[in-house]
Amino acid sequence: MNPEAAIVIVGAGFAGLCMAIELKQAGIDAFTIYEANAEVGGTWRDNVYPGCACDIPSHLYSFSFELKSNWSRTFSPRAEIQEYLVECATKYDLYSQIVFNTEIRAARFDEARGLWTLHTADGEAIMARAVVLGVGGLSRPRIPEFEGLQSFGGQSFHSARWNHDVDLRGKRVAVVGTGASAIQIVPAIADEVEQLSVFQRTPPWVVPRMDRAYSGLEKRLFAGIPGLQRAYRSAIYWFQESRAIGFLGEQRMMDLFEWFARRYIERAIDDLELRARVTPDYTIGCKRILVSDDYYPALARPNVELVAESVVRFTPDGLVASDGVEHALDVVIFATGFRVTDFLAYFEVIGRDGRNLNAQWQGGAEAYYGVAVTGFPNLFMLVGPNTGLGHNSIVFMIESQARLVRQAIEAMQSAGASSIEVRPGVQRDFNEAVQQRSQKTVWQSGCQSWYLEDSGKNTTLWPGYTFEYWLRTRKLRGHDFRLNWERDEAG
Ligand code: N01
Repeated sequence: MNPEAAIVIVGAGFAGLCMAIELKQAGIDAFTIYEANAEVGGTWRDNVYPGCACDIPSHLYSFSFELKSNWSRTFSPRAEIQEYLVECATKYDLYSQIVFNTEIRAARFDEARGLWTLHTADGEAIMARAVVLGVGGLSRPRIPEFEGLQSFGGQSFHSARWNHDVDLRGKRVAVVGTGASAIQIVPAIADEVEQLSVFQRTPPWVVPRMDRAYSGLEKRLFAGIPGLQRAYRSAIYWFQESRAIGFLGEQRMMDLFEWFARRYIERAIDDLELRARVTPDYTIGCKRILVSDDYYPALARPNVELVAESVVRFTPDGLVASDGVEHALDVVIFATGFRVTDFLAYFEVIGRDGRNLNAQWQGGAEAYYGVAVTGFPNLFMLVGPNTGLGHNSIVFMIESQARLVRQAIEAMQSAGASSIEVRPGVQRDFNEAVQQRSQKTVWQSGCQSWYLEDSGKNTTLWPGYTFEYWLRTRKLRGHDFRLNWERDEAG
């Protein structure tokens, strides 16, 4: 038991680290981060697949308070982002406050004492006044339950659990899925494998990434000219943000995006049949728009085949696609995404009156600006429901959320209260507005995506501009919350 831990942060990825720095900068030092793995970094530590890089420009995909002038490329490779996070944790002296290799599995609120008890996978109990979950939406790989998968005699693994012991050279390899991960993996492994079959259920819209290395001069200018880097970052932010005009309902802008993406297909692919196979039949932006300079060229290679069929079942020698053709394979890579919409399904959270967060979220997750849920005092989330983005940097949202959570904790502390909790009516009104606004967005224009519940409800994305989110969360609205004065008899 760790009686010192007044605040427990779960997870040491971008979100958990940001929360810790926010608290520290405000003079709140009584926190401990629990991290299931042996290093910080979250998704950037886990996704070690070949070609992994960020699809948001690095000068924006970083903390606003910790700019880095020497990013190597416009879209940084994974290792550089991971290094950046390690540097941040070191600079802000967080390592001494992180307990590694400790997975938190459950959290239970003790009303009488106004305290949370967290349970680790090893059966340890940890007391906390407040809990901040920074567990990320993209941390739990999803491999569909394909018939016969157990019988497959080759090797298989998920993109986020890359098996470096498997040598792909000279092998017949399948990549299942054509999402953001797959389109980075395919070009990265195409020249080393003998045969690569890419199984596409739904084609993604892809636009050029226009990635390039920064020159030495640019890096020196960023480092040397005051304000230049910040101005550059702002320009990237507003460029990204301007796209939201289309995503939020301006059809003419989406038509322009689509025209641009169709032109790119024509320029990148000569084979008319392949062009037809990669061209989506749904509105651009409904699923995440992917950025790549090398995916289409990789598909045109002689040893790469784009199979525009679903996977029906596996056999000992390979898999059978929906057209009945059997593909003989040595290795299968599942780039089939993550369990996103079931949020904390793997994590038991019991709040006031014994209410179970997962049960409460059966009809779709809901929170207040993604950070707090009524009935769960002093429990906060980062990148919670309806705070994901389809168009801009999630780090921007994380910073806004960490600021809001810090203010909620401060409000509780300065009032001498034992907990703070969002009012039920406020949460309900907020979610009604979110769902109403979602109706007009491109994400609800009729495709199937991980952004939506099976019912079609948007529980993942913020259906607005990110500057609106920033403005509305910049200052805690005290009347949206209720303070409680349960007493901690144990001290
Ligand atoms: O996963 P996805 P991802 N049979 O869910 C297919 C972030 N990210 O790992 O479209 C056959 O997007 C599925 O097909 P369909 C980013 O936020 C960021 O690629 O459902 N196929 C789809 O093609 C991203 O959005 C970066 O028909 C099946 C694919 O698998 C998120 O991570 C890089 C199937 C899954 O695509 C997830 O991306 C990488 C089945 N049964 C990822 N089930 C950056 O650069 C699913 N599929 C920052």
